[in-house]
Amino acid sequence: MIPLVWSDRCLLHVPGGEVFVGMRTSGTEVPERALAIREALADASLVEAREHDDEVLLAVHDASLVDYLRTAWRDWPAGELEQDRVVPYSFAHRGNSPRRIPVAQWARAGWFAYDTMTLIGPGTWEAARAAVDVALTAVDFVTDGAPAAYACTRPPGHHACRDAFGGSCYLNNAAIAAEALRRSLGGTVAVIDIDAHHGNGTQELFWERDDVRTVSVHVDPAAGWFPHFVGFADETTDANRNLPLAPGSGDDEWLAAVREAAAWVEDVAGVVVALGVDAAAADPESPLRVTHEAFREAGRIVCSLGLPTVVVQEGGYDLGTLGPLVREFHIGLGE
Ligand code: SP5
Ligand code: ZN
Repeated sequence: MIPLVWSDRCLLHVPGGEVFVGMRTSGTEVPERALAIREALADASLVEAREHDDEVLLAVHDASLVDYLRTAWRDWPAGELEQDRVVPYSFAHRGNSPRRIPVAQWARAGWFAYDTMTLIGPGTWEAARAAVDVALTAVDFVTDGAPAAYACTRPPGHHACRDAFGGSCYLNNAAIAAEALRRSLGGTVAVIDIDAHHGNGTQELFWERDDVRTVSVHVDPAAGWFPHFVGFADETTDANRNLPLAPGSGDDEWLAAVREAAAWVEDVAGVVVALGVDAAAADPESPLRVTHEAFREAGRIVCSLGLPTVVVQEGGYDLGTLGPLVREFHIGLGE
């Protein structure tokens, strides 16, 4: 089992719900997720995340987003509002005349957030920043010579863009890991994203770059799935591929796409796997029907690349099966 990098601070973000189509529903991206994964990987060596400075974080994200996330809860006028979390109500839309960051705290959220599902509370910043340390510590292991390391990150990251957050993500842990890995190894690195949802943040962050290749296997947004606006098959560049799957797709379709993703990056210097396990059949957040066996096979496929590998945790929401699914991937990766 590869080393598992961990921080207790990742547990401090308690979403306290999600606002979905105007209704506050119970949160899905809960701290118990990380505990379930840790329990399933009890035989892995647990490594405490080391603190890293903001250098790579600020190479990936705009300082305005980082500053906002750091201060949003502190500045939330909790006494004047009944919401016990930061939640946007008005969004800056595309337009051709000037617009600016609003003054009212309850409006500022709509400059940086792109959905109403991704609330900010008392521990959100600390947990999101800790997840970056977890990811960067896993990169350190690999650049120090370990063949692979696993960053047990939460909140997840692959939906976070340069200056916007959403999709239960605040800071893009996998993208930050990729940038750090590229700086250490030199040459081109790749992000293989097998979370059930398109890695829109990662795609956008590296869209105009050829030194980080990005490929995502996910449920097709053209069939109505998050992130809705991005993730279609024709978003193709020399350094980006999307492999969308129809709702209901099972192991055969999913593994064929994972193989295609791996083959497309086989000549890079190192790889980051954005490991969501929400493509599993039991997961409530996606209509893909992938089995435990296929997650093990996905691990084997990545292993067969023979590249320095950093695995970064993304989604996966069925608390009963999520830990064992992550474990299956790691078993395959170690074979
Ligand atoms: C990292 C990751 O897997 N993010 C997933 C974001 C997808 N969220 C879309 C939510 C769509 C509606 N779900 C209903 C849940 C009601 N509580
Ligand atoms: Zn997902």
